[in-house]
Amino acid sequence: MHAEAFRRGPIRITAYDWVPRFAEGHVRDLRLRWALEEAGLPYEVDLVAQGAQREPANLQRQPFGQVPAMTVGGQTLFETGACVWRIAETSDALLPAGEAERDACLARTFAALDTIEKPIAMLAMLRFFTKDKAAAAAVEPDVSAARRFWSGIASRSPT
Ligand SMILES: N[C@@H](CCC(=O)N[C@@H](CS)C(=O)NCC(=O)O)C(=O)O
Repeated sequence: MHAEAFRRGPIRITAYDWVPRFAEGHVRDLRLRWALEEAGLPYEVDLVAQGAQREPANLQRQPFGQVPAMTVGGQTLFETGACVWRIAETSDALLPAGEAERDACLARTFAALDTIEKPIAMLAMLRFFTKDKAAAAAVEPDVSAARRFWSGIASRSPT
């Protein structure tokens, strides 16, 4: 998915037509919208009906039956990290040209999606989805401990 393809367009992303109130503003299509806005790239949104994400039309774009996916020209990409990285490659504002600076961006991209997102996703699971509330409350402090350590991450990060 070359940067030139983004300039030619069209760019389309998927999002849900509805989510529960607690999820409003937190659905991962936000990552693509934000990056596309920062890169100054116009895009259209294809809404997936809530509950229809595992149907063939969406599985063709996103094999886990989720949103978002991104189609540029005729080519479709899934996973927000991959999509945002490709968007970033079109923009000096999002991804600097220097190799060391790009490596720093790459490390932080993986950190966001792995080290940071995993415990946050686990907390969301415990707070919103786990049916056994007592069990959830018992393990939440351990998950939160990792989150507290991150508060000093900026001062410890190599540049
Ligand atoms: N690792 C995927 C996660 C995608 C994801 O979890 N999407 C959620 C919305 S934020 C979803 O569609 N969940 C509904 C489901 O799994 O049925 C990515 O970053 O693109």
